[in-house]
Amino acid sequence: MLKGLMRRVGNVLRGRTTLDEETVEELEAALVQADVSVPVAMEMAQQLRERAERERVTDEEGLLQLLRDEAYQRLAPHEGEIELADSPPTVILVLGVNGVGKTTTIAKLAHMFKSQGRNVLLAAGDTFRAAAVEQLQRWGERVGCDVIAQKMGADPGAVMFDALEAAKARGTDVVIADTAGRLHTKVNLMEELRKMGRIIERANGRPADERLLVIDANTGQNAINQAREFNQAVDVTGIAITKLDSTAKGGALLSLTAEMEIPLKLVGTGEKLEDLELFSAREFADGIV
Ligand SMILES: Nc1nc2c(ncn2[C@@H]2O[C@H](COP(=O)(O)OP(=O)(O)OP(=O)(O)O)[C@@H](O)[C@H]2O)c(=O)[nH]1
Ligand SMILES: [Mg+2]
Repeated sequence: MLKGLMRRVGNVLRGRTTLDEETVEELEAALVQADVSVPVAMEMAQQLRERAERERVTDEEGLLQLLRDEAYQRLAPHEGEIELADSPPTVILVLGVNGVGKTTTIAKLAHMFKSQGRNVLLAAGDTFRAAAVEQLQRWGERVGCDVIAQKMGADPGAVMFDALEAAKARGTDVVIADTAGRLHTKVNLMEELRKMGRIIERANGRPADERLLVIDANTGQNAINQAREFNQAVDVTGIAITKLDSTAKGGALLSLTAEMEIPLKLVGTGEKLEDLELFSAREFADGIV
């Protein structure tokens, strides 16, 4: 999956049999180019060097295997999954800056739950962007689940309230809420998300069970800033990484996990309903080489 990282690091290690100072520096640079932050890249390169010496690994394939393992060790503690609440409806609030793939991920998740035999309701909480409501409604039709929506410009809190009322009346298993990726200002957006959170808490007797942050794998270092900001607003419980089918470098995940405790839960690998996987540290790390 980390195609860019694979290529870059592969190029550095190709034909090497020892990790001399120069190779370590090149390896650091390759990791940084694949969106790993400088401190984490330095740490990884250093650890790789120490392990190679200790374990007397001298061939290219062995070095690559060590790197895979290094990435795995870093990601494995962060592996998580979406869990359903004991008392339905499970409420999943989906967040992220504009264009990262929130609405598509919602449709994929709804499709996944439907195929497990659960009934799903979508809430059109992005009332800001033109046509956002219609986009979610089209997905709802394709997936085969109802969408609770109001007009563009409506209060997303009111949409959430409606959706939870409907969910309780119908015995819905899972409510998945779309949110805006952009408002007039970022402060507005964060305030609106907090407000949606409060309304969910009041209407469902507990905070949204999942506050899922969607991050585009192409985002690079900025992914960490996004995670920090959304986490401050709503206490993110999980991350979905989208567009890993593209040329995305994905290295930012390695720095993100170095800094934050948020579990990695889902991986988006395309534009179709089926293109959603549970996050696997092993697969992700193996994809490096
Ligand atoms: N290749 C690829 N494209 C994706 C993936 N997920 C989403 N997309 C595409 O990314 C674009 C934006 O997706 P949306 O789901 O509309 O993103 P959003 O975050 O809801 O965007 P806003 O509503 O504008 O904030 C669309 O063209 C999607 O088809 C993925 O995993 N892989
Ligand atoms: Mg959207």
